[in-house]
Amino acid sequence: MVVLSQLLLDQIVIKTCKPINNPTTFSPSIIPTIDLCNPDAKSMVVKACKEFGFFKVKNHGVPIQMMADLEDEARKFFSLPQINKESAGFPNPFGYGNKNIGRNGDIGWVEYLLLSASPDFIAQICLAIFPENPDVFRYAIVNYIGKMKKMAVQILEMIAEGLNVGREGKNVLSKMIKDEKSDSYFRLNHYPPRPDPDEGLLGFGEHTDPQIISILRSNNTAGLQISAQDGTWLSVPPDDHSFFILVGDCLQVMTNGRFKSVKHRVLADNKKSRISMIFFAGPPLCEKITPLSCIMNPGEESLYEDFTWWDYKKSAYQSRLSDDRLSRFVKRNPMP
Ligand code: GA4
Repeated sequence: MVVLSQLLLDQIVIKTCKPINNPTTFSPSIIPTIDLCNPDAKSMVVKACKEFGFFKVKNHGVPIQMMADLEDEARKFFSLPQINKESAGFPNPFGYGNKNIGRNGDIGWVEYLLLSASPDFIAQICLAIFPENPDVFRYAIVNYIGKMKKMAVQILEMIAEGLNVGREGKNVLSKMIKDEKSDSYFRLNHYPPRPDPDEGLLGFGEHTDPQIISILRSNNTAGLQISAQDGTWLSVPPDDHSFFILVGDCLQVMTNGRFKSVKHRVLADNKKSRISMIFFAGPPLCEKITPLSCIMNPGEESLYEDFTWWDYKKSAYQSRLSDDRLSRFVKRNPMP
């Protein structure tokens, strides 16, 4: 008979319990929650971006009904027969995907519709999915994206002001989203209840978002977790009336590392289905992703090599979800 020492047993228990089954739950009061109408919102946003790369916004002015309508339309889409969902095309990068995420073997307990945020593109795809009646889905998506774009602009202007860029600098970040060539994405995710809780398959594996910021809204089903700076996974209680803002890799570079893009993941529930909708606010493809000169201290060097959003995307599509996509752009030998 093999007798395991207590030390070995503890190690096994720790290994199997960590991290999927035993995340620390965020007490709702710990989540940085920002009322967008609060006069101190700018400094609160900057503080949250530095400490967590993540925060929740309330008093955002987006009608709750508009959020609920899109959720209903998303549910209708995901309840279509498989063949109709597939008429959106397989993700390349846009289209309908099921379990497979990206091109390099990542899988999750999720199906999704990934779209470019351009209204023309959305019109085409809605027509392919609902040839008889494309407009209900199209309006729900296009109107919602319109609000997300406005919110992204508002938050990026708050960030710029909170970083003390001066009056003229207020739109240094937001102009990349207002630009008609802004490469922004929109994603609807459906996480059906996970059949076997022990299968261990994550809904969506850990990753950082590549863009500037992401705005996420979900139905009232738990699952989102963020990684705190000490590496602990924190469960984020759902709130279908609020939005969650995530700092992306581009904003990490643009702030020369003052903000860190937040690692996050989603666990699928084993009873309730989860629907989330995410707007990824991205710059134009030709945009140089460099630290904002107006926030650099005298003598401060960029931590990153020069690259464009297109350079980043080319390499991102060769990466796995959990890879550190910025590492290949970090300067190896900064000036002494
Ligand atoms: C993560 C954030 C967004 O969902 C996304 C994802 C994209 C995809 O699903 O096609 C990527 C992933 C995301 C980063 C690395 C690559 C590309 C899957 C993947 C393995 C739409 C995005 O922009 O980057």
